[in-house]
Amino acid sequence: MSRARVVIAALALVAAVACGAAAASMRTSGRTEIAMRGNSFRPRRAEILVGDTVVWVNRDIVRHDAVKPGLFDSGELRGGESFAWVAADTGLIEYRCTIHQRMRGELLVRPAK
Ligand SMILES: [Cu+2]
Repeated sequence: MSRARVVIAALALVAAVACGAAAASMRTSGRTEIAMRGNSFRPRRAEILVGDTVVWVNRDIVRHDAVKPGLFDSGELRGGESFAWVAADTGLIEYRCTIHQRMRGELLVRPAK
């Protein structure tokens, strides 16, 4: 192999690795914010991808939490506090605020592309 070919092959490899890294960072940057406002989750239903981060932010004065037993439990969040969780699996997740019986939300987790 000539020197020029070796260089081109090396550049192609670097480009391929760089593209893979870029794709990976784009996937990990998925972030969905869910506000706790007016004693409800907004949006009430969110569609996300595996690997995405969901961030609940309490925009109320009263305390809230976001709980799905076995998956996540934010603990009590005061106004302005937030809780982050990363979706590891696909499926429909119905979660709730344990402080307010009617405060419920859904996450539909789809496979990452
Ligand atoms: Cu609540």
